[in-house]
Parts: sequence; structure tokens; C-alpha cells
Amino acid sequence: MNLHPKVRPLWERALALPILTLLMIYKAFHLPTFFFPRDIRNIVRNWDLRMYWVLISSGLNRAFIDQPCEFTVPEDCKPKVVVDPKWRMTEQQIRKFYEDGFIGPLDAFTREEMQNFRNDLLEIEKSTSQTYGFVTPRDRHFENPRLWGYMKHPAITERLAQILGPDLLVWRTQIFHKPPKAPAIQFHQASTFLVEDYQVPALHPKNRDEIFQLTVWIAVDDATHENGCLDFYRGTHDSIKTIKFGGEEGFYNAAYKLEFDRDPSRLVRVPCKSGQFIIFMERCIHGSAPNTTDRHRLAFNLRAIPTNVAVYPGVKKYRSVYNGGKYFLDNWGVVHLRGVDRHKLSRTKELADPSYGKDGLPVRKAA
Ligand SMILES: O=C(O)CCC(=O)C(=O)O
Ligand SMILES: [Fe+2]
Repeated sequence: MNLHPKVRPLWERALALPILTLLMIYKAFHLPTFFFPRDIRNIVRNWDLRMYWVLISSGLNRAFIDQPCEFTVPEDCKPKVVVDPKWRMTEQQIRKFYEDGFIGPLDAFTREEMQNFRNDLLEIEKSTSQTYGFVTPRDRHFENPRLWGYMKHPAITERLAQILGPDLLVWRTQIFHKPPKAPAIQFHQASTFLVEDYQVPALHPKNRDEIFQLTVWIAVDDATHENGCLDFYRGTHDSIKTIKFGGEEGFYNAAYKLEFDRDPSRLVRVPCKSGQFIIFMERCIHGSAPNTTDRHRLAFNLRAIPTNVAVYPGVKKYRSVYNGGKYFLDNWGVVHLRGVDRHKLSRTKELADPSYGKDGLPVRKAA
């Protein structure tokens, strides 16, 4: 079933409204759904009552962008693990991260290292993914030890551990290449990544209101105001917002506007030098402006979770509204980033641990 977020014609809306109302009743009263097709069962299982209500009460003009969740800054902002003093974060820094939703830029790699890597990365981006069988910027760490090596750098893992805890996995990565004159990536947010196909969330945390995922975004090229550095609306990770279908803004293949107060005093632009990174909650509203320059803006990200979060349990494939195409998960798996996986809740993929050279950076290997 195609649940692509867009303005639906009147007849589709007229048809969908009574169906959605019926499904909401099934959800509210926990009625049996075994006789429904799988897509419908997934919707009943995974949509929160608030998701139905926003769609129904707006006549299918508005929707939650993802599974609703709320976040409040915890009393205790002490680091969850003690790490090497080089990577240590203070309680104040962690509190600020919880308040803002992001931290950075932080240093990891040298400009030389990143500039030396960028051609490899551009090649990978253009090639067919061995994991999915088509060209996609998604999950290329499976095939490229050097890319995976950068992701495992302690500057990154030790920061993540202080916020998420000692035992960590990576469930998704992506290359973000913004060539000269590339358009903006509009403001967006996500919680459990139900946003991908509106049927099955990728992530299954015990409690959606806690932080169960962090994104690390690493600048390969300098990211500036002019070529589209990351922009955040500070503090907007307090809740998952609604979207209004249609309008001028486009997010990859979808057209909608995220509904939130665009208070200019909360907008923070975060330029990064080549080799620096930002850690953020995908729930914090973020985007990036168009690249108005003749320079490329190349970056990659990784999404990390504690080992007690299940990813795609029992799921064979998903359809991505944003990166296009059907992603079969036979060759996908979570990858061990740090600590021990005592839970083993998800399909796992073994990747060789990167070897590091004298300079502490992963040694270069062919893809
Ligand atoms: O690279 C960009 O401009 C957007 C990155 C992003 O949205 C993400 O890493 O989640
Ligand atoms: Fe994002």
C-alpha cells in the first residue's frame, strides 16, 4: 500500500476517512485484526491513536510525521560511562545537549584525511550497493572498511556512550552529498522512523519518550552557511510534530510542511570544518540550506542505538519514501559499535574491526 505523504484527491479522502475511523476503533478497543491484509494489520498495530485522530479531524490534510513521543530533560545529566579523559563530556555539556538536541562541531579527523577519502566516498555513492542491489547512499559502511573505520573512531563512540550508555550498535548510515547548486533539505524530524513507509517503524524502543537513538553527522568537506551546513531549531525535540500535506517545500520525494513555530531565536546554524562532526537527536528539527556555491558539500552520518532497542524485528523489507525503492533486508544487519550486545534483538552483521595506523586513523583499504 502506498502511503506516500501528499495531498490526496477528494474521492480518495472520502474513501479513506471511514476506513481510518474503523481502524481507529479497532485500535482503541484492541479488536482482532488477523483477517485484515498485512498492511492494514501493521497500521492498526503501529499507529498511535493520535495519528488517526490528526488525519481524520483534518480531513486527511495533516498527519503526524512519525510515532508521537515526548522528551523532557532528565534531572540527572551525568555521563553514563566513564571514558578516556580525552573524550570526556561534563555534566553541563550533556545537560546542554539534552536542552538543545544537538552538540557540535567536535573534532575527529584532519582535513588531509577527509580530503584523501572524499574521492573514495564519491565513487561508493555512485556504485551499486551490494547490500540492496541498486545505487543508494544508504548503508555503504557494509562494503567499505575505511568508512566503517571512521565511524568507529573513539572521538565518536566515546561521546555517544556517555549519552546512550556503554553498549551500542549502528543500524543505518548514509552519505549526504550536496553538489554545487543542490537544493535545501527541508526541516524534518523522526522518532522511530515509521516516517519511512508509515506502516512499520524501524526502531522498537522500550519507552519512546527516552532517547533511544542518536545521529552523528561527519563533514568530509567544509560545511558552511553558503553550501548548506546543518541548521537546527534548538529544543524542538520536546515532541514529534505534525505535517501539512502539499506546499512548496519538498523533502526528497514527498511534499509537506512541518508544523512548528519557526522562532528565529531558536534557529542555530552549525558550520563544520572538514573532519568535524555533530551529534544530534533526529527528533530535533533540522535541515540544511541550498548549496549556493560551486563547491561540493560531502558528509556522511551514522545512526547509533543502545543494544536494548530492536531494529526491524521480523521485517523482510521496507519501502523508503525518502531514498526511494524497496530495501530488502536479507543482507542488512545492525553492526556492533561499542561494548557488548547482551540483548541480541536484531539481525546482526559482522564487520571486521578496522585496523588503525600510527596516527590513530583507520588504514586505507580498497572497497
Ligand atoms: O546532510 C544533510 O544536509 C542532512 C542530514 C540529515 O538530515 C541527517 O543526517 O539526518
Ligand atoms: Fe535528518
